[in-house]
Amino acid sequence: MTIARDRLRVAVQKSGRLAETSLSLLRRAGLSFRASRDRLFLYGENLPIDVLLVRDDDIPGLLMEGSCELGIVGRNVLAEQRLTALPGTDAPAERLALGFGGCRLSLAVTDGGPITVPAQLDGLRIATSYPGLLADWLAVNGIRAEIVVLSGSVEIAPRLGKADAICDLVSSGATLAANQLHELVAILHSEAVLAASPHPLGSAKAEQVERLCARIEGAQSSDGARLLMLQAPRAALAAITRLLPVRESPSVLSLDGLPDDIAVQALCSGALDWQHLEDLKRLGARGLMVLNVERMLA
Ligand code: PRT
Ligand code: ZN
Repeated sequence: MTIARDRLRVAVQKSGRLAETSLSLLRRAGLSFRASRDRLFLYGENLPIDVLLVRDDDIPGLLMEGSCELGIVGRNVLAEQRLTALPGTDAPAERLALGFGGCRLSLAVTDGGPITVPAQLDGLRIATSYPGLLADWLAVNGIRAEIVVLSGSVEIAPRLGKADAICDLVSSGATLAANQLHELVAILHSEAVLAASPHPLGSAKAEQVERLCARIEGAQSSDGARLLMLQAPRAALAAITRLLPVRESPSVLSLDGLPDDIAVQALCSGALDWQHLEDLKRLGARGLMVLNVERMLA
């Protein structure tokens, strides 16, 4: 892929667990799009950033060949690709963790069966769609097991007699429970990540990447962020700060003509409910105001 492209291209899952949240994150980062007729391409209307809608498994390859500069994909897919890529090929790198699509790649065994610790898997068969990650974990833990590679329905392998254990993604655990399996150990904690192509970028595209990353981080930090404003006696500051779910040190300002009082602005995450405000008031705070944070840029 050597055709020069001025515009940045981001690969996103077309449909599936990550599809909707990935696009909504890009929209919250200020991008707006127009869909192509076949709905496989979203043309960026306000920035030179386009989106390619693909299967999640294709994203690492698109980054490696340079057809896309960025991609939103599960860490599990990215890490597996890195471990199974041909030696000498540069793998895409994880640039930002995105905080959604959380799951874990876990070893699981049959309920009530003889296996209670991973070491007992030595010499047994483990079914998985993640042979690279599993082989790596087994090697690190000194366990010699046979890996049975399956592309889907891994959870029924023990019942079909194809394997003695499985290594599969788990989120709620309901699928394991429905198949009379339980987790032994999680070998990878995963979530959606922003992955970057290993190919060097020209300065204009590199700048677009930095800009998009800063905006995504800003969109993530403003999620659930509240700005709390209040006035209080200076002596109450330490007690007030202890009560706040603050993200960073609050700004403290002096008040004209009131040397013993201060104004406080604090960026908070999590709930700031009536109880919180009443507790602060009891410490001497007044003029309390909680504002939603629309946008943040570090
Ligand atoms: O069509 P395409 O190839 O793009 O999609 P896909 O079917 O391969 O992927 P998809 O949409 O199922 O998952 C995309 C990504 O979501 C995965 O690569 C993970 O990073 C992430 N993710 C988060 C999960 C889960 N949670 C998850 N629970 N991916 C799969 N599962 C499956 C798991 O394999 C098992 O079958 O859900 C089942 C278990 O779920 P629980 O809730 O019963 O434990
Ligand atoms: Zn897939």
